[in-house]
Amino acid sequence: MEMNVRAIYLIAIMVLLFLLQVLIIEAQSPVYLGDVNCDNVIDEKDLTKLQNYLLKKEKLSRQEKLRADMNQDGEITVLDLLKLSKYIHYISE
Ligand SMILES: [Ca+2]
Ligand SMILES: [Ca+2]
Repeated sequence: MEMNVRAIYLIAIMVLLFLLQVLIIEAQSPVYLGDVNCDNVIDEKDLTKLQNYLLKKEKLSRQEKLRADMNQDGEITVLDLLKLSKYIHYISE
């Protein structure tokens, strides 16, 4: 009986540590603003994806939403689309 309780504690601690590790890794991974589709390039494809999201044609994951929020105000709006569009046209000139 005693052994079982210990084993459960041990497993619970291991699960907690694992979850903590996942959270830490996620917090540490840099967020590339503007790279909505996560392909490490900021281009028209990201713009299209963001546009589709705003038009409700496409859904974005949590990570994609973080990347799409260009002005970092916690919401994804047409302002973010404008900012991304300006950025893409600036770097392509
Ligand atoms: Ca991209
Ligand atoms: Ca925003």
